[in-house]
Amino acid sequence: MSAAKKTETAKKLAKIQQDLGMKTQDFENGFVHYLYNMLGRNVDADVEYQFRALSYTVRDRLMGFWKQTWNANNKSEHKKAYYLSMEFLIGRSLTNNLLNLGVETETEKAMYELGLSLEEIEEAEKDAGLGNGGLGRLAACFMDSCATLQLPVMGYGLRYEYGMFKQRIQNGYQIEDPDHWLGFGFYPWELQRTEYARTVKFGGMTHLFKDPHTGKLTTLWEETDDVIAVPFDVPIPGFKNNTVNTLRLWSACAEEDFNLSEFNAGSYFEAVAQKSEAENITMVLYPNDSSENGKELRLKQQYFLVSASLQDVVCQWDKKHGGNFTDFADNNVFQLNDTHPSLAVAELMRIFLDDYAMEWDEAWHIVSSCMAYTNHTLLPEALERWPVPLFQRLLPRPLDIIYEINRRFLKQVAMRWPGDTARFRRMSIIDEHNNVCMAYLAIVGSFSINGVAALHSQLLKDGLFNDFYQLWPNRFNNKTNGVTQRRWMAACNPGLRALLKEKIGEDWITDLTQLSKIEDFVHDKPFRQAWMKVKRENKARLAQLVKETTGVEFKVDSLFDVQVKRIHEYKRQLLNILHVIHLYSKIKRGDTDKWTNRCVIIGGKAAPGYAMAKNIIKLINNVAEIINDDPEVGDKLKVAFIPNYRVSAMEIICPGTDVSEQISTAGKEASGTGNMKFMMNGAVTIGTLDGANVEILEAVGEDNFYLFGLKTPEVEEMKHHYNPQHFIDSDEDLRAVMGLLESGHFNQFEPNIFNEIINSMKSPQDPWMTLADFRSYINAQHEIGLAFQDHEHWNTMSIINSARSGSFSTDRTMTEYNDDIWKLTPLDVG
Ligand code: 26W
Repeated sequence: MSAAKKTETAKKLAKIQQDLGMKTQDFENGFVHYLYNMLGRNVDADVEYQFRALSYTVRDRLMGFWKQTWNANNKSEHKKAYYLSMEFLIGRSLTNNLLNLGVETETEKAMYELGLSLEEIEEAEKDAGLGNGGLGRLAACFMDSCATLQLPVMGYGLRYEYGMFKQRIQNGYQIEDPDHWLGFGFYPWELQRTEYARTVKFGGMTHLFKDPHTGKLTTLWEETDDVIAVPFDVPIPGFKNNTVNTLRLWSACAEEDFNLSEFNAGSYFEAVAQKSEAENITMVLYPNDSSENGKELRLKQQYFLVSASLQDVVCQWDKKHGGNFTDFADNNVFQLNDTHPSLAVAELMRIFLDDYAMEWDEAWHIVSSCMAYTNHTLLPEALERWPVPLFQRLLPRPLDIIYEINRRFLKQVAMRWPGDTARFRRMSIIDEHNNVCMAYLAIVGSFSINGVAALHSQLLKDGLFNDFYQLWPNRFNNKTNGVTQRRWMAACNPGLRALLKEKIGEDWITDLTQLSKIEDFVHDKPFRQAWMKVKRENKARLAQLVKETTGVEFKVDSLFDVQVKRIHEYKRQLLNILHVIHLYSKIKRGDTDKWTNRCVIIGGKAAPGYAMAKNIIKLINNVAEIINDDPEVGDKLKVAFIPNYRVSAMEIICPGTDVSEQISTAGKEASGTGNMKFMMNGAVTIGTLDGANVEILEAVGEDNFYLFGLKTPEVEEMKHHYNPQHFIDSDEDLRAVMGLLESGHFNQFEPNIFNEIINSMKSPQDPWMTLADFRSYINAQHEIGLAFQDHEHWNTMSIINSARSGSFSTDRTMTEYNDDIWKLTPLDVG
């Protein structure tokens, strides 16, 4: 096709696209078209089919913008960023896409005209649970904000066949069920792009090869087991701005003619088995969010993501620039979401050295100018280290390169600190146990290293990465996390959205600092009443979810006290349960003066291999059962463990919450992002000085935040002489609580099942120091109970929390990443 003809055709196509229309009737037509013609169903079809038909109708309307954005991106010469992440916890997309396209009213009407309910259809969508928790959801919020800010950012991840497991509770215990979220292989939002498939190598061996023409030595990586990476693209629309960015998820596929030689040799079975081994790579998301388990398949996943993504970017560059990489680093930047993709440093070196015969120094200059690393945790057990022998077997060529990176790096260390062998040993990428330390590889290869909240970034410099901070102070920076207000307010809290619209318009949807305007209405009676009404309706909605999933009945007048997040000792769900037991024991003693009725919700998944966390779930459920069944307790206290906590559950939970529990041991939670979702929706936080709580407290002031517990330096100091028994002996309430636990009150027919939990709390080695914070936690909770009785005062705190949440938008976070690290120019696609 000639260039002129091409443009003409493109114009014609764009016209047809526009003609799709965004009116109610257009959505009706589109919906019926897909339901009848594509799916062969009637309007009374199962809601899953209705969802399919509607999502195709909506996707059609994203396509034109998607193509436009894609073309604008590829045409003009401008810098792009790539967010490399093993997790994107997307959740549902229909509601979000309708919001960002600005067509909610039209679609709702269209469905209504057909006698259907949009809400019901939206609820039929399965969550895309391709992540564990905070880190994965953050990546999804980032994608939304980048599209809204029109930043040319592409996400790269894995298309796991099975996402985060589904959690069921049986006899109080967590049971894991597989999450086959693709159902019968169908996810309406993705677009398979076989034409961009890449080959990823594993195993084999390396040897040197001398080019007969140039005499140059190159390394060949041969006799490899190759796996094909097939990309599936997911559209990421910005908010009403004609921009649709791309999230590219790789799926592993065996080579087309898999191992024909083995097949011919009669090893049919082995050949097929190898095929399934290749495809195993993207079969399942590892459900660990705090400790690495060193599984070979996980390392394969990491390399698969990194290799496919980098090849993708480099190939596209090569096509345009014919092997000239001079400007590559000025035009491309890779953000590494934790150490999981830190092999990118070695892989980009490999591509430059082996595929483009670049010299080491030139390649290293480019690589180390376009990688940036974000750390998301200080827990030492989460720091990834891979055994060298495993690396050698799976990735011999990248390992060669890591050795060479390390050799040159250590030379630098030796020059800076001559004779300091201890430091030399500490900083080596290969540690004394012959493991590759992925965090150090990321640090050495990156021009920017950031933490995710002010305190966390400071602790990285002072502690974990101090040696590296001394060497390269300018590489370290902070980027406090955020959440997208599109999903976490506009979409999930329609009542609040309507109220805000009336008072301050809708600018907050793209500029969250506008929320501060509602503080002008903090004394406005009708506004205050409306605010309270919205909260009440959201509490009713939450109570209904609790009733449906647990059978427990909540009264909406009670205080809704919520802790939802992964179950981990450092997050201290145990402290929460101690408080619950304390309240129960008070009720039983008749000590109920000035009582505030309270409904406690706890939810979250435990890593399947984390026995203590699983036992904590059992304890919560046993305590809940005893309390909920006790007529003497009645409405004074209710406890519910919400099963299968996930993105779509949080969309109902955060708008209906009064108190947000952010009670980790100080210095352990990198940031937290749930804390921000609650705050925006008008919950008051009870929290330690940890992660982003510090900044939330700063924003709302001490009068609107319930602060308790040891501070980070106090935790560190107390470590040396921690004596939990002392806290028990000197606190009558704690003694009563521990007494109930130890007497087996909550496990009368299951003797000793909570011994380990009890012992861990009573151990002087308890790193989480639960008992040390008991008293100040109980006191803060008591204050909350009293404050809640003053409805007007509570309402004021609720309004202020939301009003001052303006800086916790990922729009702010992304703007900072862009200003300080990426330096991209927003792309106006028209
Ligand atoms: C190797 C196993 C593994 C997997 C995931 C170790 C560690 C992780 C993540 C780093 C855990 C995680 O999700 N961290 C959370 O990241 C959020 C986003 O920055 C923070 O808000 C949370 O505080 C942090 O726990």
